[in-house]
Amino acid sequence: NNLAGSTTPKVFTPTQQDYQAVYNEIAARLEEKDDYDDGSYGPVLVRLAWHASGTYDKETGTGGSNGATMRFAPEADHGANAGLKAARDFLEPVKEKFPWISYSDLWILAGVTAIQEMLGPQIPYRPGRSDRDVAACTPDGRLPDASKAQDHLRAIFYRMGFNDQEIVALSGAHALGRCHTDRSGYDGPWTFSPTVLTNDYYKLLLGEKWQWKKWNGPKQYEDKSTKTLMMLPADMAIIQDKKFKPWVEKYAADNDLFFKDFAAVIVKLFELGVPFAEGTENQRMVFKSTSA
Ligand code: ZEM
Repeated sequence: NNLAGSTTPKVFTPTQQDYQAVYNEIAARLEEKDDYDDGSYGPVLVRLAWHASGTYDKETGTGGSNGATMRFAPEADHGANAGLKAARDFLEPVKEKFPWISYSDLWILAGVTAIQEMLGPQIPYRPGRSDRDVAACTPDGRLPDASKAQDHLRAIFYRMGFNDQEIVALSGAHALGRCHTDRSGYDGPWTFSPTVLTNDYYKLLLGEKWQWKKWNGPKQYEDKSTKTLMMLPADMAIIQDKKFKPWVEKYAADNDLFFKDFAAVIVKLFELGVPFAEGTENQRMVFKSTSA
């Protein structure tokens, strides 16, 4: 019913194909920019998506990935977010190419892309986040402190609405990436293949002998045999706790189970606090990976 003189504004409604195009662009940049860190921006993109989401507080409904408030100084400068500018800058040209996507949807889509491109499981995705202003920044202290143990992990992750099994499944993300002395102060990777998602984090936690690293930095563990891998006190807590440890054993023994539970808990993490339209929980998109 196209009446002459009607001034209906053109609204661009992106389809799954449009989001797949953004996925493909991020994947291409990951492939191209292989001179960063261990050869990939993948891990730091996963960390950006996690820190955008992990500020959620279920009591007040504040925080979470809706808003992309880490663009603004108070939140960008929180100690936990040190180094994530590299991830935000990596995505800037993607935002310029696809200006219709919000930063908050883009950061989460980048996390999904990075996990899949690093050979992890498919992560179903729902768009619907909108960018908010500086007033929506969350207070400092909502993300976990690596120097602390199980009581702290439970306080932080229960606040987001996760249970013990989910805390252990989420921790498997530390198969990816590394610690940087100029960011967190800690040093080194958790696994020998930090740009491929595997259940090696759990296998190494259980299989290696861990000792305190002797150095001037913050207290962290090193593996006794090669002294090239690390664990944070918060990582070691999940094998020191009798409710967490059985999940570490299950995931160490069964990579398929880890992938299944990891995908489910990542979907939940990435959607915390997002006001999606009703009915969309059955309409998540699954993207084709480059290698598939
Ligand atoms: Zn991390 N994480 N994290 N994490 N994390 C670091 C790096 C990465 C904790 C933590 O203190 C740290 C989750 C949970 C927890 C990733 C993903 C996820 C670093 C090193 C620290 C200190 C930062 C640096 O120096 O660059 C603690 C205490 C956690 C509580 C359980 C969850 C959940 C994650 C995703 C689902 C990733 C991918 C990295 C690697 C980043 C990189 O740049 O290589």
